[in-house]
Amino acid sequence: MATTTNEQYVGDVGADGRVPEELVAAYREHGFVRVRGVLGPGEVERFRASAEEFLAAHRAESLEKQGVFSQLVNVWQRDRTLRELTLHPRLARIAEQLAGFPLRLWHDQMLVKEPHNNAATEFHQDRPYWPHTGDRLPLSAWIALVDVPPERGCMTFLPGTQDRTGLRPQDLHHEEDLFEMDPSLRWIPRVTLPLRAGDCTFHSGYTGHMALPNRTDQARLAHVTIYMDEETRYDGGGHVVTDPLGLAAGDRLDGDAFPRPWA
Ligand code: AKG
Repeated sequence: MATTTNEQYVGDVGADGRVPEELVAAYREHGFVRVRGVLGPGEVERFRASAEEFLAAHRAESLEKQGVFSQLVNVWQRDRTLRELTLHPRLARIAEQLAGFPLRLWHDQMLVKEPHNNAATEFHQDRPYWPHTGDRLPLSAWIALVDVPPERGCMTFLPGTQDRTGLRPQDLHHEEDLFEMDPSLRWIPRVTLPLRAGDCTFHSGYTGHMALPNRTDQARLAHVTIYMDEETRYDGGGHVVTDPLGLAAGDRLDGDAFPRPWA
């Protein structure tokens, strides 16, 4: 009897910094993968300490106020150590290998589920929130800075949903929103991927996903680096990252705010 395990979605980085071609194929087919050990233990320790310090100083600035997570955006512009994490060349090269084309930074975010937040991040897609046009499939690297088993709030994905490109933004506070929009998604088998500290999931901007509540005594510290097609243009819509930049619709999203230093 044929069996399926989560192993088809999981792989390691080689000494050359590349992931196996089967994992690239899995990403292209399913819209997400887990890569083990992207950060070494020393890196995890250093980035975790900086993330904790940054969070303690800036928690009150969280964009999300309903207890799902503390959400701090573009920390790379404000903290030297976290900048190294956001612009980490090992992460970016894996992201470009998975995407299959050149990427630049869209933005980063620190997403912390506080101990016993007891609130899920409900199913949604990312790309409908973004004021992008003329782009190929973007993707996010979600980096675990602590062990993230399901009970601490790891993510669950809807395989193959990266082709659902026509939906409006979904409310990540509303459990039913995505499924009311497209009832067929409810019946797709869901894949939950626990991460060890230093592991990373990559998911495309259209892959439906959620994150479980944190029911543990320890904060779930995740750092998310979000990449977009190097050729992405601004569509004129509102977004916290682009609002201060004085862009006109059709402008290319490039320059200092959207770097690609790994190129
Ligand atoms: C994302 O990285 O796109 C997420 O939705 C993460 C949700 C979470 O970490 O709670």
